[in-house]
Amino acid sequence: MYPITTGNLTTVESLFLTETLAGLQACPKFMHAKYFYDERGDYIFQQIMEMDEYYLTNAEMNIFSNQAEQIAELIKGDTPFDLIELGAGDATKSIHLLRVLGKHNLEFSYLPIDISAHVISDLEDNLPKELPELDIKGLNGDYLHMLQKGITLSNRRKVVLFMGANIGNMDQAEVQTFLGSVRKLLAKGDMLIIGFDLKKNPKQILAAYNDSKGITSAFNLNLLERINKELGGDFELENFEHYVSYDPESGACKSYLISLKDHIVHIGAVTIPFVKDEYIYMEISQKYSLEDIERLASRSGFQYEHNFFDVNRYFVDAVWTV
Ligand code: AVJ
Repeated sequence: MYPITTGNLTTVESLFLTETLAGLQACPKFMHAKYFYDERGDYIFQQIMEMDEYYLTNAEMNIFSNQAEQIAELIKGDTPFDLIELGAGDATKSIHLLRVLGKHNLEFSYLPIDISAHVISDLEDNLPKELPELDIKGLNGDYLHMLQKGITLSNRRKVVLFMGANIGNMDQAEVQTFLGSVRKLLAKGDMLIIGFDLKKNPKQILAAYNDSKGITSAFNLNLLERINKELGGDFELENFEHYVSYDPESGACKSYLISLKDHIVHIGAVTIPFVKDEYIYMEISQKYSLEDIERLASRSGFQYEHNFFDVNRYFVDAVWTV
């Protein structure tokens, strides 16, 4: 086992401040979904994944618990490889795949990448208990920076895992740029396994992001609390209300915090005025059709290899090759 590779804390902290201020001084105001995941954010997201309405986790779990053998079959090849996972979280889904790959005695290292330092240290502590043979090296930081870093660690073939519909947090332009960058970092023979939430009944999607217990609302409001704690903000959470919209045409599911009155927020010495009914755009959770996904693959220079669906066809893990 290697030590954790941690991004420079000062840089991470100051980026949080710069990007937060830029978002709140923009018109309309917005925040970055990647900052949801402080320790409490990680905890609330765990609760989201456990709630009945949030079908995504069960759907992808269904794919990985029933079809890990078939996924491993596509990965295995004849040469050693690095399995790099973007946004690994607690790896409860990917562990099924790791187990199967281990069982087949394949030579590979597992490089989980996560924006949350706490998630990476938990993985490095806990995964070896379940999979003692696993060669694991966690990377804490942004997807692309850490992917670039992970790729240079060896000249083995790369298999990149990007599960959980994490790609849904990017809008159309960001997705194209991101996949283009991933493609550029990869070489012939490399593979990308990528999870998409599929377009479906709008009511089901709205329920997943506007749950009856208010867990998703707490998840959004936690970012305001994080700004208060880490950046010297004075947000009063009761001045904001969680709102979600889903557009079945574009597949964009967007969440907002709506200001309930005219008021002023401070972040350090900076003043941020809010008017009643103004929104902060918090997050996009983009939904896809199979045609959307195919188009994305070919536009970003990948070849479609296989689609793995859950029993309900709510979700797809697509396998693309270079
Ligand atoms: C972690 C980005 C996949 O968009 O479904 C869940 C985050 N936000 N509920 C998603 C989230 C609100 C989640 N992803």
